[in-house]
Amino acid sequence: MATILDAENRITAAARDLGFSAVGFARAEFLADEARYAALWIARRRHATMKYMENPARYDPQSFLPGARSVVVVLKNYFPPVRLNLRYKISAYAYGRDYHLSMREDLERLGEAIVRMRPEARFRIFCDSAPVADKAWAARAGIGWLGKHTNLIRKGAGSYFFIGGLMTDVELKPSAPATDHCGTCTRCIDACPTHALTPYEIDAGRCISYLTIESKNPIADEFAPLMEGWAFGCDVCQDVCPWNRFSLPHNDPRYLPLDVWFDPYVVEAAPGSQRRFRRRVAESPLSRISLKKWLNNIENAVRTFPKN
Ligand code: B12
Ligand code: SF4
Ligand code: SF4
Repeated sequence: MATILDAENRITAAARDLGFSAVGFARAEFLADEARYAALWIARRRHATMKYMENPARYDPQSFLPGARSVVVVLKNYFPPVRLNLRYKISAYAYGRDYHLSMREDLERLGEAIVRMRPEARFRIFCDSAPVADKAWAARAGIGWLGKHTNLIRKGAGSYFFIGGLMTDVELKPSAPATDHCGTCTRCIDACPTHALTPYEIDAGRCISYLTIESKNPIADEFAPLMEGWAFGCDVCQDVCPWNRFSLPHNDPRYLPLDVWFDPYVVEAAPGSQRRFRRRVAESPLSRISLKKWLNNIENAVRTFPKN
């Protein structure tokens, strides 16, 4: 398929209209370096129980969209205007509507905008929803760099962004790569409560985000005293990062705290039925865990909440 004249600018404009704050383009080629680093990470079992990380297709655009030529990557700001004030801490990404749902809607619209420009174009969207390495594509598309805490940072804007994108068979000009601006800083590594970080690498099984969300088990005795009040995810390595001084609050009502965070049944964690819990947390990222897990998380978080 031939290059569309000025397609990159038109796609960028469409993405900005949809509320995305950064847009970049990458060639849909096999992510050879990233696949190699990931294989080493997996060989050391740093992915803990997340078996889906072992899928090599995550680095191959052709297995996601046969005929893919380009990857369009976008960032969505979720930096909260105000932090929730509860008896435990909730990571900012989880305040509002589950981003998997909201991002899907916006990315579908972005794909439709491309099809309006080029009716025969094919596309397939991704946002933590498919065997795709979201961060690697964002870095390839020059939107930012992968910091020592392993999240994508955008110079002058920080890291409180969701990453999403789409692959398409439209040929698009790749964006210039971004450079690393971590320098000699090690704040994230020093601040991590569970010592999950070494430069540019995470030991996922130690990360509070994994322990409170991804892991199905109760928090192990080794980590329970180290939770520093976190009940769902963790923002420590991002909060201490100097680049997040540039974060600006989002203005998307979908990412404002849902009623669930003011619902005494959920917030006070009254033991009840799983069905009732499910109904109340629907559309919140909290729906990703069971009531049993939530009760265990809260217990540990309240016990370790920093005094003053
Ligand atoms: C698995 C996963 C997790 C795991 C593991 C985290 C991780 N760093 O991989 C856990 C459960 C711990 C987790 C936690 C969080 N997550 Co998460 N997670 C993912 C997921 C599904 C896959 C990430 C992945 O591919 N990891 C695999 C490893 C191999 O990749 P890697 O960290 O990039 O590390 C490799 C490279 O750095 C490479 N490398 C090292 N040096 C070099 C040098 C060169 C030259 C090259 C090429 C490569 C290279 O080797 C490393 C392996 O050691 C993505 C969504 C997706 N589908 O992509 C979201 C995602 C990464 N998560 C996200 C978020 C928001 C979070 C949390 C902030 C949530 C929270 N507040 O609790 C935390 C942050 C914790 C942290 N410090 O990373 C966002 C990140 C947005 C951003 N700005 O970067 C993503 C992208 C979801 C999304 N679409 O928005 N997450
Ligand atoms: S999210 Fe928290 S526990 Fe995980 S690496 Fe960052 S500081 Fe450490
Ligand atoms: S805290 Fe420092 S080392 Fe860590 S990601 Fe931010 S700039 Fe890089």
